[in-house]
Amino acid sequence: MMRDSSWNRIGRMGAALAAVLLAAGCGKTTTQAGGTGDAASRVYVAPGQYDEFYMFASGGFSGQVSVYGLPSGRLFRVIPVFSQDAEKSYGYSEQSKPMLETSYGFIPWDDAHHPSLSKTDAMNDGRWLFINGNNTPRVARIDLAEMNTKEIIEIPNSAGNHASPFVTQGTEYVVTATRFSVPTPQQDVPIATYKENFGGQIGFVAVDAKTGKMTLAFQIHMPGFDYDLARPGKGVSHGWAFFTSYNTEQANTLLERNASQNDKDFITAVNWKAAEQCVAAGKAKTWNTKYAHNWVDDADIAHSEMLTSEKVLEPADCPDMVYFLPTPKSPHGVDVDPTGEFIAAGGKLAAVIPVASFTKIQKAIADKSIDRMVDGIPVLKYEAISACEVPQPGLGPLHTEFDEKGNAYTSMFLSSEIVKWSVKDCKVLDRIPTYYSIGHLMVVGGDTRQPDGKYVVALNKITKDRYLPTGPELTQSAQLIDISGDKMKLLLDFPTIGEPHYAQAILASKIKDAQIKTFNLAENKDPNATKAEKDARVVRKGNVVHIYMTAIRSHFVPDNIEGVQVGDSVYIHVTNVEQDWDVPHGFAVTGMRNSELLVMPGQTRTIVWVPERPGVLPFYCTDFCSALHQEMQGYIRVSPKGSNVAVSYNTPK
Ligand code: RUQ
Ligand code: CUA
Repeated sequence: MMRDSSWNRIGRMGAALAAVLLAAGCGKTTTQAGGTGDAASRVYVAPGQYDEFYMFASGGFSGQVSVYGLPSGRLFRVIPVFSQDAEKSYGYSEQSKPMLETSYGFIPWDDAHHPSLSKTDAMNDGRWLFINGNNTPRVARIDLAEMNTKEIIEIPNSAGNHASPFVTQGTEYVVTATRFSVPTPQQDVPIATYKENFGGQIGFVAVDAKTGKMTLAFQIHMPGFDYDLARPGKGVSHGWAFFTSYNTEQANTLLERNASQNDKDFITAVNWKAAEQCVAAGKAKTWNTKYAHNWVDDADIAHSEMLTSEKVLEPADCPDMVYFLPTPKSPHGVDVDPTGEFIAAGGKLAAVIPVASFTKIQKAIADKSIDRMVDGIPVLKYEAISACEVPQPGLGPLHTEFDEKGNAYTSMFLSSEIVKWSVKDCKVLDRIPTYYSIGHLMVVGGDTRQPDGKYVVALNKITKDRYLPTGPELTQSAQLIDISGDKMKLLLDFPTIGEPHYAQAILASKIKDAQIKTFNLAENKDPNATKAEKDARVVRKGNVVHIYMTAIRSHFVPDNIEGVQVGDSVYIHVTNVEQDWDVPHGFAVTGMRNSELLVMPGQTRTIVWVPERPGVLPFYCTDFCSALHQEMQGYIRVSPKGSNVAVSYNTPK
């Protein structure tokens, strides 16, 4: 692949950048051309200026979500979701540990791929962000006013929850599907019995319209293919959802060859309104299976419960529910245009981008334009459902997003580019190289009824020569591209953390004024809260010691504690009694084999420490909170087991 060097290319673009960003309404922008010509990566929205959009990117193998501003590309926050985060005590504090419980037990890590913003009438409404746990199948819900994870539900009968969690147009459901087919139900069978024993799963998790609370409404037991990505319909196709299905060969070894045999695989089209009716008519079977449901209550404390049954539909019992749409070849992404009429698939090995028409799908069903049946599911005729094919788009099409003007943008992994094409006639309009090997891409609001447009962000898998090298592992790279004109223009490169698969962005004005600034101390319902310094105390119960502690600029109460013994379980309950925005306090004590605590204003967090040697150990605030932050310290005396040193502590006179 011969291209001009990325450095030169960006250098040439530098001069045009400030103007472009200004025209895009970003306020004052600054460019500082560096000697290397790396001007682009220094364009930012000036201090005091807000970005126009929030972008939420998945962390991929970090298991978290990161929050960026657009167009600046600045990283604002990492939201812990599926992985323990010692910096924020997520998964370490007593209040948050239940969030990581599963039917397999406590799991400290997952791989998170697809953020999906909640929607009202097919527009982003700024309430929640959903994201999938891919490895141990789960869906999480993040509250966007607090930017914290509030709920996680495990998805049973799934293995690689990849086609997930895409939100329907009114957030009725988040859809899920298994990437790997597995024995359904799980059992000990020879792998060679794949075709007899292995099945797929497509699931619908219902979302309560008021609270966001998730329940597994039903699953559909599918043939043993790989279900890779999904999009619910909207507008005309509301009530349907589409899932790419590769490995229709049902290979169980060397898939790179064995799952690349069929010229066409499928998009699985599910009429979920029909499925709802089948469930209501009692056609679902009850499967007994264990899956965890974890949530944060209104005292800010996480709980975990184990659920034991679910409803499962067989396609044969619900004949109008599932159809297969042939699609070339080994499809990855499937995406629905703003009207809901057009469905584009990214066939990794396909020479075209196939676009199906929802109207034609309905007609094909009515006319019985059926090519054949697979496992009792009708395969519609390709010619009957095809709207058009984008000819010679490039190599390795993966994902497509849409703007508000009838254009589509498809990422091309192999030829490292974004191709812009017109939805109405499948004509290629423009292309722009990406550096390098783009996976997903995101148009702002690109999966809504009316995209915001303006930018597409390329989420690139490989970085190579874009940044200063950092040993064998390089940061992943995102690129901000202006799509406001006829020609796409590269504006900015910025590094990302983890490996973002997908991202979604929302107008900042939709959520920024709703951000929670402090937790109300008077309303703190944590049973271990200490709301006033005079109530701070240390209580021993057998070999458990509870330290009820307050933190405020710039001291802890108590700050001298004696009577703790080696081998005690010491519960340190720290309440931050501040009521000012942006004043967290931290807590750490020497040798504590746990994380730090980071406590927001008005909040209580608890950490457990088992002291292992006698001595006097200092503790301190880990978050630089005031001029006297370095004075925010104390001591805990640890005596040998069985010592007669009494519990004592100091509170202010
Ligand atoms: S994937 S590069 Cu996890 Cu969404 Cu497509
Ligand atoms: Cu409190 Cu530093």
